[in-house]
Amino acid sequence: MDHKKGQQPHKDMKDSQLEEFRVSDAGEPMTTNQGVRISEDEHSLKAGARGPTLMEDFHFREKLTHFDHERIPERVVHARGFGVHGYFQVYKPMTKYTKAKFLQDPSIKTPVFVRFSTVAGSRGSADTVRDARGFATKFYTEDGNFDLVGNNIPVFFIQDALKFPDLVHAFKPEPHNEMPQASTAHDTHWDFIANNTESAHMVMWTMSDRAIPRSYRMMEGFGVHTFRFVNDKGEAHFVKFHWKPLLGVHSLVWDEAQKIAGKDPDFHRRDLWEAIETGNYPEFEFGVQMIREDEEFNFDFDILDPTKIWPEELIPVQRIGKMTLNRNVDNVFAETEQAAFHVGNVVPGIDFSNDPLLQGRLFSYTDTQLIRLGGPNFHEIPINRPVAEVHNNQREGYHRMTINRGQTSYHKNSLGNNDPRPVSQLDGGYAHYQEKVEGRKVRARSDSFKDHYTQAKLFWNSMSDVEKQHIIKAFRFEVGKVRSKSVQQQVVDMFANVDLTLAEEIALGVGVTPPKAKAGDEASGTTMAGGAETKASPALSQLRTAMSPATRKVAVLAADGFDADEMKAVLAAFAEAKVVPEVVSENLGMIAGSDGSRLEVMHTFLTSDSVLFDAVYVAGGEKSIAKLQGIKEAVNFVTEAYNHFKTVGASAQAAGLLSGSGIHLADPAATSGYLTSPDEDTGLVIRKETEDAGVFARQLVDAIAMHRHWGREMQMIPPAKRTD
Ligand code: HDE
Repeated sequence: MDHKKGQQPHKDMKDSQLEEFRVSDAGEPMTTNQGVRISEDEHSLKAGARGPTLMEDFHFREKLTHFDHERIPERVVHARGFGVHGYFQVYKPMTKYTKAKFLQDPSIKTPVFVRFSTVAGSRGSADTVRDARGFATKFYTEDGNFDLVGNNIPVFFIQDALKFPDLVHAFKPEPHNEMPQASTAHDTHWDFIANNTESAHMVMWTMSDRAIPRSYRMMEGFGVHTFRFVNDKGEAHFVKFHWKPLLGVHSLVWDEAQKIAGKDPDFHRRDLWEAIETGNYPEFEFGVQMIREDEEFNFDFDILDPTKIWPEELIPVQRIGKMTLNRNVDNVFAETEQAAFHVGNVVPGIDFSNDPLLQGRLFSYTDTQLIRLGGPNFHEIPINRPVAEVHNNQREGYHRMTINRGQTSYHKNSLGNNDPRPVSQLDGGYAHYQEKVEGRKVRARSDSFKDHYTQAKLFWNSMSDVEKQHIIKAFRFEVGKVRSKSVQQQVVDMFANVDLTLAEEIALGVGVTPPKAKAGDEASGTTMAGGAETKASPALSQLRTAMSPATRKVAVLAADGFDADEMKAVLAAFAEAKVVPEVVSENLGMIAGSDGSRLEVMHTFLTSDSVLFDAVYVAGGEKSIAKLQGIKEAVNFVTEAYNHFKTVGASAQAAGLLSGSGIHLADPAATSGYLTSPDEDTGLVIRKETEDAGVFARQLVDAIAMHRHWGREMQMIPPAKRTD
């Protein structure tokens, strides 16, 4: 099972290790857990058909007992998550910086298991809530397991792990009524924020579109803390870890996110599952930012402070490898639920820094597994086993699987040849980086951690206008749900230190007094002197991200009589661009095109919804369009896609249907709905009567690649309020 000495791990190694534990019941007789075959599984053993159940019914007792114990405690945070397998390959040897073996040889595929998660909600909560996302990766390396337990936001709310329970108590449902579920839009969360101003920077991220990702496949990952790379000479670099999705960073819009939470609470896990099942493997590049040990104090922020980023423009991210996620789990409980990540699982070549948040996490992750997984042997659960061999003197405890042979289980010994024995660094023994540390025992925080606003401001300054609008609206939503006027006022006053306009906008939205303080005032904490990070970091805006039509889901609205030639051209262009079309119509079954060709309907207007798609294509064909125009849900489907700034493709024949959806094609006389024309709106792709279907199809694909058409958001003011 474990890989043999000298054998290098490869991507299938974890898979073959898991194979030993996989069970298929196909064609097998049913048995008890003792292997006794069962002849009857519907009726408990009774004294007479109407009599009491008998204690001796061992099958009944076993089945019920097992059922009664089928839950383990959910994770106290990150309870809702979804895990997948894959592999990692480094692009070039990183020998100069680290001796970690999985970062040396580009031909080696290191198996990985990744669990994505939300933070605040319970295990059954919805996927699309506003929240940070966990991005935890277990690398099964030749040197043992390395866990990178990160988030999709590069900073954290607090600077010292001692405050973590307070933070979590504040954002979880309030204790007296257990509301709200999976949401920070309530009093205790914002009370915590306003009274713990180190959270300002992370709150800017959670109020931004980053906290409502379109897909787990389209978000960045960050190790957050500063770690160390150590090479074979013992030289160290400070390092921050990044994951960069090849599909770019894309988000939902807030109205859509809330509706999806009801229409499909499993939206993100379904998206990931389907992408992998259809061979659209998510890919993430592994990035590192590095700082030499002697550069530690060269910056206007403390590199140990987890509420600070290292601006990419100051310290570039080098992309050093790629992770491909290519296999779904066989069983969610056995793999995802029992996966035990630990930020302290490092391998030779990777070490810690003194970030006080990281230091605290080193305690918490093992401790939490003891209660969740019921004892100290959770490393033996198949998903947690390293592919490297395990030898030590640890024995016994709940659920011990290994049958260790031999008389001795202590070190040092003479009876057992002193095995297993520690080995030197040359033989791969882990040696901690010899950092010089001295100081008094104090409960204190370094003064260099006291700037709470400069980088929050940097984030705000780096946003495009549309991203700023989203942040303002998110604040108004969240703080608007707070009942305490005092807390609302405190939040407004706090964020005046980030940006006065932002704070004024929040104040207006939630009905409290506009702030007096100016951004930059030292109302709380000191503001550090100028420098690049007080300006803007273009890398922080999502508008600069990679655009691709690949794997975008498009609803094809069609009915009998659709234009078969156009449909053929569009589906061919979609296939070429890896766009995923799904036909939506009134009823399931087959629909017939203008030439008699048949198309399978995948969803009806009842079983599906506009918010579950990235774009809508209304197929040409007068008969098909006329049919759809008479279905209220079909018209609403298009309206909603349009209102969520998605691409809408249709032939000019569909003008009537579009107009019912509030989209008036170049009709300056329109008196209601939103005035727009294909020329003004990059996301409205209209096929004119004479236009070649292939040209139309390619334009449609290009528009889908843009993801959203924000120009429309700026235009979306009802005509009555338009000043132009
Ligand atoms: Fe965690 N965190 N955390 N955390 N965290 C857990 O471990 C904790 C922090 C993160 O998919 C718990 O197994 C403390 C930062 C992820 O299984 C627990 C502190 C970051 C996951 C815990 C932090 C994270 C967890 C709960 C403050 C981003 C899910 C269940 C010092 C870098 C892993 C568990 C998975 C899970 C403690 C802060 C990421 C209780 C004490 C910062 C992705 O151990």
